[in-house]
Amino acid sequence: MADINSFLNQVITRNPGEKEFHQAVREVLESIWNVYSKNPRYREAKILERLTEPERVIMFRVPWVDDRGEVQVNRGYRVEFNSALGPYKGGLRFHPSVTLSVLKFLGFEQTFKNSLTTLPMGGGKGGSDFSPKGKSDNEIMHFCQSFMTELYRHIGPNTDVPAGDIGVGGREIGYLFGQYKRIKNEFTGVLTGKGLGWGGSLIRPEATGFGAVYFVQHMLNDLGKEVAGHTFAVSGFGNVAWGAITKINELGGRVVTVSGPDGYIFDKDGITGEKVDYLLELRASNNDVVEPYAQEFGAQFFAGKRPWEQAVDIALPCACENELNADDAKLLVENNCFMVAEVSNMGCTAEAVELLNKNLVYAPGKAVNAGGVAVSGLEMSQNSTRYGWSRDEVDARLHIIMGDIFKTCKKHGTSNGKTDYLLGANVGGFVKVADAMLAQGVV
Ligand code: 2IT
Repeated sequence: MADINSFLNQVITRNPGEKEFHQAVREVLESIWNVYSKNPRYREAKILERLTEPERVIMFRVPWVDDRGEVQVNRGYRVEFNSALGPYKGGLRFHPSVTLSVLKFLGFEQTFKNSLTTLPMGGGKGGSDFSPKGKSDNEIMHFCQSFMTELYRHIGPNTDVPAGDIGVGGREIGYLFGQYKRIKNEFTGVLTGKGLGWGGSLIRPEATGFGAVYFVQHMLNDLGKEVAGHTFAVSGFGNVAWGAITKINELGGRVVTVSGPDGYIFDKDGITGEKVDYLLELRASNNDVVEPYAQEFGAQFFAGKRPWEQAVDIALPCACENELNADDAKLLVENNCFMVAEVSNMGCTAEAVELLNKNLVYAPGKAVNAGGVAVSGLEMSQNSTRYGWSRDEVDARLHIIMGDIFKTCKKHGTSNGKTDYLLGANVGGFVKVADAMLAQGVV
């Protein structure tokens, strides 16, 4: 049988230039190789060869007309990665950094993340290189309508159920849903993250951040600690950061940073109360900068810098992939940070992960941030039964799911009394998908 390096080289040769995809595959393979190579059934069925090949990749032109009457052309994608556990499920990202490589890495990660949630969802991801920054509401609506005019033929409530991601929030889901319904003449749960009044679920906007903090809470309790009394560095200032900060405050922790592409804010008094609400205003302004926070509340702003240089107990990357590199990881370790939980997908570079996993408690995005897609799964359940659960009911289920993910990580990642959450998440996520693929034959 091929060793891990020759297998990885095959993946690189088959997918030239897709460095984010290579990075995600390498990370998972390094964790699961031991389990994989010991199981002849996985090898004979070429589980890894199939798992690293998306079931289907759809790429399409998205033409639209801007407010000045000029024709614009973007590229749209949907990567239907793996349907062993259920309909393809995963977000849509609208950001200029979107490439096929980025969406393949996200779809691959999503497959294992969705497996960890315990809910019946396969993995997928999509989006466009469209930049919502500075666009009018009218332009965003026209873009979403054009995007869905192609995407609608590939998705469905039992086939593929997209949701939001970076650049796609409640407003965009609304426009996408409206166009789907118009074309198909069907009101179905084909998207999640819908508005509360038209099929959405309570807690979905908060779910990624809340779930991440519940996971952190489990890791802290395991060390005999609590959220209360600890200082947190958070990056980003979108929906995910907002949810995490809200829950940390509720549990008595203190968040001292948020960040944007322009730099980061250090607010020693903690980001609380109206300051948390202000983050939503900043995001809705479509400007993608955090500096105005500093003027508004008299906090410090560090232009062009990242929050990882601050001395904190716990760091939560909540922005985008590879936002925390080896130098950042060294600084965190030197400053006695004892826990890094990735809330963004693949938030740390491979070198950073290696350093962090050696020196402190580190947990990967596919475990920590799974609460978002988990509540999407609960939105699907509610849509299927044409019923809606209370806030407490959804929150209780989210608690159970994050607790189960924690247990899976412990089960597959613990040896000699120490838990490697990276190993536990990757093995736990993989085994369920691999066994389902075995059961379903060569498809
Ligand atoms: O990365 C993610 O898990 C998401 N963007 C959420 C996906 C979803 O289907 O809710």
